[in-house]
Amino acid sequence: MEKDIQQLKTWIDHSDNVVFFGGAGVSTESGIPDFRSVDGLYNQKWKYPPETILSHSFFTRNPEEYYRFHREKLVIEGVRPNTAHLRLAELERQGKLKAVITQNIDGLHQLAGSKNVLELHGSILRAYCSRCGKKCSAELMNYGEGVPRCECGGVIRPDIVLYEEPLDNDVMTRAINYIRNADVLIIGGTSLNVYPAAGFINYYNGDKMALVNLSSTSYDNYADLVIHKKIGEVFSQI
Ligand code: CNA
Repeated sequence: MEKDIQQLKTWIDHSDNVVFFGGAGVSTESGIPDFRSVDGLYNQKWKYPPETILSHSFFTRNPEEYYRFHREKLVIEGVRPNTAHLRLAELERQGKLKAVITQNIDGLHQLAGSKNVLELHGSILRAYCSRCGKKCSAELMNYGEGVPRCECGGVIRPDIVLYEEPLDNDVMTRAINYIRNADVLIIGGTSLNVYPAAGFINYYNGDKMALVNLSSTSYDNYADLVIHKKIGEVFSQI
């Protein structure tokens, strides 16, 4: 085993207070494209950039186009958790991992068996009416055609945080508390470009911050351990 992975393994072996903070790169090995890799959504041809389509104002103005993108790019049938998701769930069962804090909206951590998952940006597996607020079928939203509507006539929307929208206060506070009190903080599969989420890692007080990401990030100099490898491959060795 390589030295850097061995170091991370030792930290985890000796801790019962590991917290994981992750992003889209955790799910690329499951077949879901991220935003910023070369084959990520930002580099695919689309009429508008993903940040625009995934914004509150765009959703309100142009729900047809939003849903075309949503069903083609965000909903990927048959995806399964990969080694990183599965290993994190196992660490939680062993009492070592306290929380998974994710920017992902794909529900794969829960599918892998993780219980304490803090979804900073919500989930496409939940939907509600943007007019009356009632919970609605995510099935219809994800696999139906056209703009899904509630019985009240309102447009059904995913329970995700769109650009221009605030994060849920309770989820945010809990995430910050887990990070603040963590012994080992593993940050994985995130470019750390999306705020306020990325800024939460600044609350970490310890000296065992591991950054596992394919490409370099602006936090590489700040972390105690940096591993530029695929996260599934790294987790298969710990
Ligand atoms: P991002 O900005 O696309 O960054 C992803 C990072 O992961 C990049 O730096 C990659 O180098 C890295 N990466 C890709 N594959 C791997 C791998 N196998 N192992 C290790 N690193 C890898 O995505 P962020 O999460 O930082 O940005 C936050 C956005 C992306 C959130 O709002 C998400 O909702 C949104 N998003 C989520 C999903 C999902 O739910 N699966 C997919 C695409 C985008």
